[in-house]
Amino acid sequence: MKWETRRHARVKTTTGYIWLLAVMVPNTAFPGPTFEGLGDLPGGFCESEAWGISEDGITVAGWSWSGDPDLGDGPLGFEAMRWDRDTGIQGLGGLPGRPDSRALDVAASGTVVVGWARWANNTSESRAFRWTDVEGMTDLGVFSSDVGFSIAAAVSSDGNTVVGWAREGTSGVWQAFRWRHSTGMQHLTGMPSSPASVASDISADSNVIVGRVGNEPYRWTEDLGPEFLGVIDDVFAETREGVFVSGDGSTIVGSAVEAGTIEPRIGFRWTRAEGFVLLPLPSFARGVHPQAVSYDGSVVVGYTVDDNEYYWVRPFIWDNATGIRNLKDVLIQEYGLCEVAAWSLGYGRGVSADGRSIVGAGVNPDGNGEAWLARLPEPGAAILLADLDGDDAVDLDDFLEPDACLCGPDATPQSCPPEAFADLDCDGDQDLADFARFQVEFTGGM
Ligand SMILES: [Ca+2]
Ligand SMILES: [Ca+2]
Ligand SMILES: [Ca+2]
Repeated sequence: MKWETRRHARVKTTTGYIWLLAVMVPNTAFPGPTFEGLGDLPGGFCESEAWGISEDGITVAGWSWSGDPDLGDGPLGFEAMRWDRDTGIQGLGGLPGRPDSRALDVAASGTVVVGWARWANNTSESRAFRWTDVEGMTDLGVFSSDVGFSIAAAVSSDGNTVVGWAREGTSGVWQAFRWRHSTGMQHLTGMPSSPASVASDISADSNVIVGRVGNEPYRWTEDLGPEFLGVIDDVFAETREGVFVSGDGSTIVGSAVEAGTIEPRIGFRWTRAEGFVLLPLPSFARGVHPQAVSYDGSVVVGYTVDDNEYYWVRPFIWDNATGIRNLKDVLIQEYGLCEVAAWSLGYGRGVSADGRSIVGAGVNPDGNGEAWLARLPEPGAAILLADLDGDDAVDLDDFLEPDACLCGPDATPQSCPPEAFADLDCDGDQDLADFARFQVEFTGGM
């Protein structure tokens, strides 16, 4: 028998069913599927957001409210956070004089986090920070002077190279930067001084940096300098947002719009072999915003903006076989994670190297904004929602008390024991739709 974690597993005995709280083992760190909210820092509003996840899927970075906002003089009370399973959500503090902070990315070891910090009433003086578990939070400065604005957007796998953008002095043009221990903050060699540029992501080995110059994506390497990737599409020609790179440096993703517009917004994916390929707009969306890509470029995550309701956003997951799918539908319909049904998942923001751990920020069942983490099973893993007794077969042992529990659409079963309630599509009832899933998965026998 192949063991794995099953949240709903139980075994049948002569006297009833015993729930198995944790049936474990094997070789994968995160068997999945699982979904969890990541909590909130004490103090201030009850709200958190996740923006980045380490390549190994262990550590999450983002921010949470930890202080009451001072709407007169500031600060506003938000604080960069780091999360892992062992420590839970942990505040990272702020910079001296800039207590409001937000984290955007985390290195592979989980011990280096980057983002920005500011003082509420001096927003032009936001500063890129690099936090380590040894040194705490350090101000990365602004090129050569101590006046200006900077944001750290991404960090290499080893934590030693940081990229972002900065504006020197009190005016001027945004410029992409690379920061390293040995050099401090530097311009990317070969980049034009105008128009404005940003560096929004970096490959795992730090050799490939991506971003945009004006509205054009670029790919920068130490040897070649910037490679400007040109017009994205005849119609959707420009990008206005960050672009993101796979860990291996091969694949770049972002969003494209027609010149001079902001919508509709189409996702794109670039590789050396194929150039730009647009990600088709799903029927329910008018905007696709890719935000992260797995190590080999095979999985893209981000969020869509709905066609009908303004600013109604949903996380998506893309792969070449299935195209863009609503992540909430995947979690419920394919993996049976019924607890997701009461969430509004909102924004997908980050993905692990293997494409299976995804983070974002939405609204939890209590109505509070909360960071979340979804873990998907290995590709091809058999997910049998109707296998209620966890024996890797869907047979008549899983067809429980149909008289009491099969009660028709929208009716909640009242007289059947909870463990016999097989709501396989997570809509609160046990009806013929659930029975249809049972039939599909039926393997026969007893
Ligand atoms: Ca709080
Ligand atoms: Ca079974
Ligand atoms: Ca149902």
